[in-house]
Amino acid sequence: MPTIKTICVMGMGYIGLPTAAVIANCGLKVIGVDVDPEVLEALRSGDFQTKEPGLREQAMSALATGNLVPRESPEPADAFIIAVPTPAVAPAEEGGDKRADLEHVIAACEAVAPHLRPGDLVVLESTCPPGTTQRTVAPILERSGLQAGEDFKLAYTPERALPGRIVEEIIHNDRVIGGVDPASAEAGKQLYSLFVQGEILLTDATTAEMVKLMENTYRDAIIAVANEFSRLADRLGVDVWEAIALANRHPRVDILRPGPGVGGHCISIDPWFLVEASPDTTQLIRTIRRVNDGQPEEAKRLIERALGDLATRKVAGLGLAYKAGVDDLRESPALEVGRLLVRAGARLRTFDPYAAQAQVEGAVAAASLADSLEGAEAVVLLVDHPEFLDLDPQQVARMMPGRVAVDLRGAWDRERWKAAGFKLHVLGGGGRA
Ligand code: SAJ
Repeated sequence: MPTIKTICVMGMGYIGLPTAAVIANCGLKVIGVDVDPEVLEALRSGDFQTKEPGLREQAMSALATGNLVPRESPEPADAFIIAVPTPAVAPAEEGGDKRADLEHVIAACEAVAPHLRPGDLVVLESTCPPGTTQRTVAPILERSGLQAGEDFKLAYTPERALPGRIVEEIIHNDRVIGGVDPASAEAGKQLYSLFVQGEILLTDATTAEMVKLMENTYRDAIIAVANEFSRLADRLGVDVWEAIALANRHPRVDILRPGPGVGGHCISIDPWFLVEASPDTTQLIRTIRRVNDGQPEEAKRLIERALGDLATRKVAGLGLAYKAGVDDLRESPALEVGRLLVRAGARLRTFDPYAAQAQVEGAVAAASLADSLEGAEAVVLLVDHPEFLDLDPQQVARMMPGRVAVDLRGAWDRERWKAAGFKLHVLGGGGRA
């Protein structure tokens, strides 16, 4: 394969932008394509905010050198990376299975096809049901008159970077690259070797797609086990946090943390792509999803046990992001708990220092911690942001009249909250306030 000099990255989102910036900072010419004019304008003016460590620096440096050029549509290039979202379509009926929405992947392929030249490489990074590269992407690109594998190279590589560590992990994680044929996988390796410092492992495209879905399904499963243990512990009057800490002293056991649910654009969605691929052999995966999706309701019940009838009760909700340390609200269980509280009639004031604009419909988005606690009868820890872990309960007690605290993350020091006069209710705490 000829040397890659120009790369077109389709999608300037969570993965596309950091990938484009890192490659541009290796000295290659990168065309960063997005269909959203606001995204392009933010890149052109340098006026974009992100809490992702290192991303702003990478992007600004790539833009300043002129190596990263934002564009509304693709241009001819030696390689194309497709990193557009693949949302899940909500099921038609309540409790049904979700499916992958490939609309953006299809649109990106249709946009790339007219620019494909013999010898080019196309790599799909978007998370997709197994078989998408072969069955959906290849035929669209072949409308160019070129054959995948023969005239141009086509590969799939899953992004595996953890939000909050995306830039670091894009560079240092091992990479799985699957080609529609071995030469396509090799071409993918040539491209990603430019910036990946982890090991690059080659396979076929469908295996690579499956690997990504298996990783996130596995994590969903082990969180579901923790969540089910916490329900069990509450029923049995056992403190799940103590039980988990003790069980984890076993050399081959590592139980994760229960919580108000599993959010984010990845783990809460990807397992459905496996169910979609084979609905009759994936009963366990479907159940895992239902357990984790049921956690916001569990959280609401705990708050109800702590406060009684929620109608007109004043509640402060701390955190709305899908997990600690990020501003990402996608599929956030904290938002869902907030919705359930509002629906039950609670007067909710939320505060998230990472996502200041975030709002639950029917609730107040407070501008500060003090503002959220004003008049509160109960304070609920929804997200274990570091700022909330360090809270001094004595100080909280001075800012709110109520003395009820609910910890949905098993993160607050019980003795300290008790000493400050609070009755602390902990998810999975077995009712031992
Ligand atoms: N969570 C718990 N308990 C835990 C750990 C997490 O309730 O013990 C919750 C979090 O609060 C959050 C959700 O699970 O709501 C997911 O958070 P996460 O940190 O487990 O994962 P993500 O979604 O931020 O990133 C995952 C990662 N995948 C795996 O760890 C297998 C990341 O490497 C992937 O790149 C990313 O999905 C992705 O893009 O697919």
